[in-house]
Amino acid sequence: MWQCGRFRLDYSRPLLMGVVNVTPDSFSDGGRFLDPQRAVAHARRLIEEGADLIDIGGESTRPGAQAVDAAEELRRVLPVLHELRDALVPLAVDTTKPEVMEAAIAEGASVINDVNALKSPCALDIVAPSGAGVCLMHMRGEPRTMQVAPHYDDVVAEVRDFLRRQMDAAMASGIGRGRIALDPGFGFGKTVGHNLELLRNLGQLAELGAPILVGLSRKSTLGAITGRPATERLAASVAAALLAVQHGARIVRVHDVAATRDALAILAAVQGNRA
Ligand code: HH2
Repeated sequence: MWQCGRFRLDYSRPLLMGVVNVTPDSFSDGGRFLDPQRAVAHARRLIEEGADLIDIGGESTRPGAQAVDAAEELRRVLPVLHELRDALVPLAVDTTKPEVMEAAIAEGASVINDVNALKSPCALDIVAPSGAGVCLMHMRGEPRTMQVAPHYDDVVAEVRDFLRRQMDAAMASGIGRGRIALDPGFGFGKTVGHNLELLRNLGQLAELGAPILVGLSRKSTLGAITGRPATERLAASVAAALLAVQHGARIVRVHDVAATRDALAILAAVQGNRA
């Protein structure tokens, strides 16, 4: 079970995290859900389609994105959280800022999804007593510059060691192991080759003893392979989610919940499990 506030998510079957970006500039859905009512309607639709949790983001982390301050991020995210407070699935907030984490948890967020793995000063202290679930993600560098010639000697070992260290730091601060999910951070300071190497070796990350969360949906690696723009990467995204699960991911972060759910139902049937 992944413990996320008042929720317990059973990841013995793969879980779907539906993405709602309340931003003007996210790489695939920027501007579509900046209006809080639209964001809320989209989240409700993803829940109907079978999302097991919703990830709400108020700052784009795409390569080259401009940073926004905490006040602006809160202005985007809090009204959406407020409207969805009675949702039957946990709400995650995708943020690196301790001020945003604190306010989001007070407004009912059950998961903190931090692409910076709770490395900001005070982030651990704020999240630890809350009971919220956390997703600790690996990123090399920072979004503005991370895709400038990323280099690793052994990408799988380096990502694994980083995730182990951050998991240990989280546990030392009082975040129980059952609250932690880990994410290799596809596209965050990685080339296409690095991403593929990580995807093939997710099993090595799963050995760390926490569920692995994977976000490949619509990402540029899929564009590099298929030659398609972000708006035309549905088939590639579904294939990537399926492969991630086959390689050991337990939570897939996706924009297209309905299609991914169907694909996972076929996988479950082939494996002899119920969807
Ligand atoms: N990817 C994005 C944002 N947040 N969080 C986790 N844990 N893992 C990911 O792979 C991940 C993430 C980037 O995708 P998206 O939200 O669609 O775009 P943007 O950052 O431009 O808003």
